[in-house]
Amino acid sequence: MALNATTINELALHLDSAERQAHAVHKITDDFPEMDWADAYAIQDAIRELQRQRGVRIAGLKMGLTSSAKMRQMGVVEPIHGFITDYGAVADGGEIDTGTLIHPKVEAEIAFVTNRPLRGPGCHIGEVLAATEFVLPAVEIIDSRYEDFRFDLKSVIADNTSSARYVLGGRTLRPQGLDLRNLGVVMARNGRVVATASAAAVLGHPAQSVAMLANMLGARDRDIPAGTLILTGGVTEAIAVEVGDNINVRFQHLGSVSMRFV
Ligand code: 0L1
Ligand code: MG
Repeated sequence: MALNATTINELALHLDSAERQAHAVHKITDDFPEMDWADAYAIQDAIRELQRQRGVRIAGLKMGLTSSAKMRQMGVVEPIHGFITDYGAVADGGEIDTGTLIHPKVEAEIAFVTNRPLRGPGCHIGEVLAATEFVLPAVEIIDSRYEDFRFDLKSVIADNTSSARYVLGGRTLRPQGLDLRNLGVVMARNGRVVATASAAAVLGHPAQSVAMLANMLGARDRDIPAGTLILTGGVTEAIAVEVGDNINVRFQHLGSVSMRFV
């Protein structure tokens, strides 16, 4: 690691406060170019700890940058991971207060809930599917704390992968018998289609994203506990939203998820 514990805690406070005040900041590697990957995840962990200390419940995990288009765009070969919180949950059909966010974008995702622990290295798609209690449709609202979404990968890992809000649909299905890879998704903003995709956009199969998460955590001597909710990454590109926008996403076999930005 290149940063000391004091700097890591100061950067965690800085990003946590940017989130709470819905105030954009410049990317932290501008001031700390020597920051390495371990520092980036250590800052994310320190934010998690800060939040836990003030009573926030960690509601699950998320993978980001899982589509090859987004990875190419960022010049990376591996996705990134973060966590989601209790205060990030918005009911399906609910309202999202844009006043609490900086510049939100929405992305359609497949969520998994596990029923036994998963641990890498060597976790594979078969193990993930066998350990999946159900899948459900989701929309993640990302909101980078960095000005104009201008960041590099280390800065965005530290910023908990732009995690902000998420909406889960109510229809759950067991993965057995479901062709998750070819599941179609249509996103509409104010009634007009703005993105379409197949779930294969996520690493060829969204269960692959969960396997990769288990392997990435395994490298840090952690696992995915049983009963974990996991957002597997955007199948569609992220779409910017504004006050007054209605978002509706239809997932083949899994129903719809909707929300309004107020
Ligand atoms: O969930 C995501 O894929 C977001 C990853 C962070 C990059 C971004 O803010 O677009
Ligand atoms: Mg996402």
